[in-house]
Amino acid sequence: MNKRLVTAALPYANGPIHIGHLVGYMQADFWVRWNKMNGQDCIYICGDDTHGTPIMIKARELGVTPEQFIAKSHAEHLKDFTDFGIEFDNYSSTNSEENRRLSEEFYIKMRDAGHTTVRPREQFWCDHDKMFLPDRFVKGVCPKCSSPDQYGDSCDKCGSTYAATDLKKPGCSICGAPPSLKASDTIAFKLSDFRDFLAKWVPEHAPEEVANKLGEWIDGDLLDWDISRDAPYFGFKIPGFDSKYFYVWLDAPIGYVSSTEQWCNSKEGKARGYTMDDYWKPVGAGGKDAEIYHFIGKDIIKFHCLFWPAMLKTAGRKLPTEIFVNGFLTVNGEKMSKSKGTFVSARTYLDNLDPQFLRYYFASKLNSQLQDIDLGLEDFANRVNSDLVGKITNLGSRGAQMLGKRLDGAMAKSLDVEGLALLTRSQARQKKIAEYFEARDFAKALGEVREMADEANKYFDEKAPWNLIKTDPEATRQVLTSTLNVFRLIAIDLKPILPQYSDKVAALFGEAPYKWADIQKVVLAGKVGEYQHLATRIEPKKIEDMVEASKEEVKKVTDTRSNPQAAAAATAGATAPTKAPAAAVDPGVLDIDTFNKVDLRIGKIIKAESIPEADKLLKLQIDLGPLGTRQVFAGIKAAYDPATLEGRLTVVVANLAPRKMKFGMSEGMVLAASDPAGGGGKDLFILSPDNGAKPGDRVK
Ligand code: B3M
Ligand code: ZN
Repeated sequence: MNKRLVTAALPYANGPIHIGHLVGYMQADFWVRWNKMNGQDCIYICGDDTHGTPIMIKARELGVTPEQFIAKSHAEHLKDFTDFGIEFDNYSSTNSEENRRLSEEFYIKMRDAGHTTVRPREQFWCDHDKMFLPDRFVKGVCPKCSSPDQYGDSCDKCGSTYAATDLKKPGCSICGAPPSLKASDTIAFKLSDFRDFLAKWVPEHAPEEVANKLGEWIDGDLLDWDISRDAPYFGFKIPGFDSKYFYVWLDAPIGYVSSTEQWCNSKEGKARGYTMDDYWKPVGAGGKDAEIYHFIGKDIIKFHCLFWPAMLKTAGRKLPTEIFVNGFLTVNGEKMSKSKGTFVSARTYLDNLDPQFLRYYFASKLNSQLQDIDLGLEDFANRVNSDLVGKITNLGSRGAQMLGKRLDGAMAKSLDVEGLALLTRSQARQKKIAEYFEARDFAKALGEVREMADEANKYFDEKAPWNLIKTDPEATRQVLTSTLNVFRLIAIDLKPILPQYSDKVAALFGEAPYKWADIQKVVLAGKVGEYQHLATRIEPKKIEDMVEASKEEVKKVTDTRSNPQAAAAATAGATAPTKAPAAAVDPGVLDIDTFNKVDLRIGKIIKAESIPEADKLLKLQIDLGPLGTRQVFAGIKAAYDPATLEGRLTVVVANLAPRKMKFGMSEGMVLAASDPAGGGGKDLFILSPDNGAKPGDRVK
C-alpha cells in the first residue's frame, strides 16, 4: 500500500477555532484514523496560517508583536484540536524557517520559468497608517445598494461583489481617514499560462461540482494573481525586492510541505523512513510512491484547485492525488449567528459538552458529497441520546454489568443459535462498513452500526436475560456473550469516530486498542473487566448554557474591540468617541472586568506643540516603548507650557480607538486630574509615575 499524506486547511491565526471549522478537521481526522487502524501508513499534517495584514493589525491592537500573537493562537488552536480528539502527526506554523525557504524556492522557480510579471497597480493607501489597504480594510457605501459601512470586496446587505475602488465614500477601517490611490509595483503569477493543464487536471482531482464551477474560470478569465504585498506586512520578504512580501495565500499552502518536512525530520518521521521530497516529488523526479489528499472547505477551492496545482507543477513537486471539499455548517438551519449564540467557539463547546458527542453527530451527517451540514441543536441532543447512549452504549453497559455482577464476568464458551446468527449478520456488514469508511461516507457507516445495535437490542429484549437468569444462568451467559460480541464489533467500527470510547471497550475485553483486523475475532470464554463509564445523555440545559455563553462571549469581544471608549470614558471622563456612542456608564457601578479592558501604559512625551487655532488642545507625540509612538491631542493647553512637557513620563490610555479630530488623528488619551467643581481648565494635572517606570510599561 502506498503511503498517504492527509492535510486539513491551515486555520488562520487571527481568531479562535469554532464549531464550523471543526467539520473539516474532524472529517479528515475520521478518515486518517480509519486509514491508520486499517494498517495504512498515513500521516495527518496541519498547522497555523499566520501571515498577512489582519494578523499585523490585530497584534498592534493588542500591543504585542505578531510573533507573540501567533504563538498564542498556535497554542490555543492546538489545544482545541487535541481536546476534540483531532490528532495531527505534525502541527506547524507557516512562519517557520522551513516555510520561508520553501516559499522562496517556489517563487524562484515561478520567476525563472517566466510565469511572473511585475507591473504597477493602483491601490488604496492610508496616509495615516502608512500602508496599502487590503479590500477588507476599506469600508464605505456599497456602489450597488448604497448600504453604508460595507467592506471593500463585497456587500453584506445585497451580496454584490466589487473592487474596493468602486466603494462610495471609502474610508480606512483602522483609522477612518479617506484613503488615496497610490501606484506600486506588484508581482503577479500568470495563471493563464496553465489553462490547458488546469482544464485537464481539475476535473480529474476535484469533486465534480467544484470542477464545473472552476471550469467557468478556466475557460474564461484566468486573471494574473497578485502574489506580492508592500511593507508594512507580516510575512516573508520576496527575494530581489527591498520591501515586498509574499501575499499570505502564496505561503499558506506551502505550509503543507514545510509541515511535512518538519515531521519527516522528527524522530517518528525518521523512523518511518520517508523524506519530505519522497512525499512531495513525483515518482521519477526524486520522489516515491505516496498519495497526497487535501481536505478543504468550499470557500477556498480557487486557491487549492487553481493556484496551488499550478504552483506545485512549476516547482516540480507532486500534485495532490485528490482534493476533498466539504460544505459549510449551519446551526438550526441558519448561518451561525453571533447574536443568537450559535457562533460557538471550540472552547465554549468544550466548557459545556462532551467532545465525542459532536464527533458522533458530525459523522452521522457526513458523506463524500459536497454539501452543507446542519447542526440542529435539538436533533443533536436527540440523536446522541437515542442512538449513541440509548441504543449503542446501553448494549455494552447492560451486557457487561449483568455478566460482571451476576455471572462472575465470565463469558460463555459458545453462543446460542439466535446469538450466533445475530453475530454472523453483524460480521457480514463489516465489508460494507469498511468500504464506507474508505469512501468517507461516515453517515452510511454509522447507519450500519445503528442497525447492528437495533438488532442486538431486539435480541436482548426478546431473550429477557433479567428473567432467564432466574432459571437458566448458562443460557443467560450465552445471551450476554452474544450481545457483547456485537457491542465489541460496534466499538471497532466506532474507532475512527470515537477513539477513546473504542479504547475503553477494548480494555473491557482485555484487548489492545483495536485494529480493523480485530473484526474477525469472536471473544469467547474470557472474562470481561470492570465496566467503565462510556457516555451520558446530553442534558438540554447544557446546550442552552453553551448558547448563552456564546452570546456573552460576543458581548465581551464587541465591548473591547469596537467600544473601548465606553470603558475609558468611565475611568477618565473622556468625551464621546466618533463612531460608537459611548455607553452611559455610571462610574459608581464600573465592574472590574470593564476596568481591566483599559490598557494603561507609561508614555514619554517626546514632543509637545501648541495648536494656535485650538483653545484647549496640545498636540503630543508620546513614546510608548514597544507599542511605538502615538500622536495624542490633550485638552491641557491652559495648564501647561508645551516646552515643559517634553521628556516627561505620564500615563496614557493605549487601547482607545483612534479618533479623527479637527487637527488630525488622536491615538490615545493622557490621563489628567482635575477638581470636578473647578473651572477654566487651568487646574489640570497630568499624572506622573515614580522613577523607574519605562515607556510602554503597563499601569495596573
Ligand atoms: N487559512 C483559510 C481562511 O483563513 C485559510 C486556509 C489556508 S489552507 C492553506 O479562510
Ligand atoms: Zn488608516
